[in-house]
Amino acid sequence: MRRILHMDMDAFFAAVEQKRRPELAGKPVIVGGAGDPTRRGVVSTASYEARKYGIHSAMPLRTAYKLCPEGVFLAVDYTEYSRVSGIVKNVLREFSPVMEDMGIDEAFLDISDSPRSSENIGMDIKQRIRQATGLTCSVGIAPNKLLAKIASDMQKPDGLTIIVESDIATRIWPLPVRKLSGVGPKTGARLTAMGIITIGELALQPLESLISEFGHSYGSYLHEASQGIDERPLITFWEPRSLSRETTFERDVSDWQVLARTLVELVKEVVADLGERGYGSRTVTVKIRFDDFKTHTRSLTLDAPANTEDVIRRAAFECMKRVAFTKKVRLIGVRLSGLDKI
Ligand code: TTP
Ligand code: MG
Repeated sequence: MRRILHMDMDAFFAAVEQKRRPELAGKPVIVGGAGDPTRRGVVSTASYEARKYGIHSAMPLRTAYKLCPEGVFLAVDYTEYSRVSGIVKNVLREFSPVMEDMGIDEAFLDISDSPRSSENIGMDIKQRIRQATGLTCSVGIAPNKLLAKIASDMQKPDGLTIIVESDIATRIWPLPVRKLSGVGPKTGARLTAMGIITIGELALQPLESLISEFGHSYGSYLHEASQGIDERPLITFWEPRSLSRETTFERDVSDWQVLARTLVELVKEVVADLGERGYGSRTVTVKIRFDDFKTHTRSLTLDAPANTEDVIRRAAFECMKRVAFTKKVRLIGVRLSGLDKI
């Protein structure tokens, strides 16, 4: 029997901010955009205190401000969150070499081969992460990735949830279908229209009817997922094909100095990502979207993969020079591709 652990940090960006600024502990903290709720931008995440006001990820900052004007609004600081993320992933790697990195604040770990109990490993990981970062996470342990991810979400924040096969009927089937990975708002709505609200109700559907409604591949997936079946292996090595950063201006910009400064900032962030993953990039692309939404990209391929800010900034400016700035700019972005370990 496999034992897969899923770890997800609690209110990650907000928790990092509260940790480095202790005076924010216990306060409604909202991280998003430039941290100014009177300007364009969305909430990246909100502390649990702020969530009580109905604030959630992807909500416009302005809406969040209306819900909680006394909230502390902060700018996104990817450099710091990536640094903390790296520490967390290193702790996880100490427990098993088989890890699938799922993004800035989550990962799967295969602990099948450990002689220790699941509970013991789960508690130990949570304690080690807390020691190393001062932050809490939620952990789920189950026979596969699908169930482990559901489990980590069941007792957030600071949760540890262990699901075994015999729990599927009692603890998984009562949950709404949207808890299954791969079931988004569209499928959720279609299932609701068919009278299927819970995972258990989905499990009762004959395979043929799901296939006729959703096609062979997705219909079969839904059928298996509802039974708690998921054979997917962990993908332990993920080669990013490109890394990018872009920003939409609050007001459309015609000042070249502002564009240049923004480009320098974006290069700095994307180069930090690159260095952290141990990659160099051969191709630098700059994207400019004008106020009429026409979008131009210019690329430059280097002789050898580069990972220094200096080289990449120069390449990005070369690209910029080849765009005719006849209109105001709405968005500017930088992408690094042709990535290689260096
Ligand atoms: P999540 O793990 O989805 O959220 P979270 O860690 O803030 O809160 P939870 O305790 O519910 O896990 O996402 C991790 C980080 O990714 C989050 O802190 C900020 C970022 N993020 C965005 O920038 N935009 C989004 O829409 C979401 C969902 C997350
Ligand atoms: Mg999280």
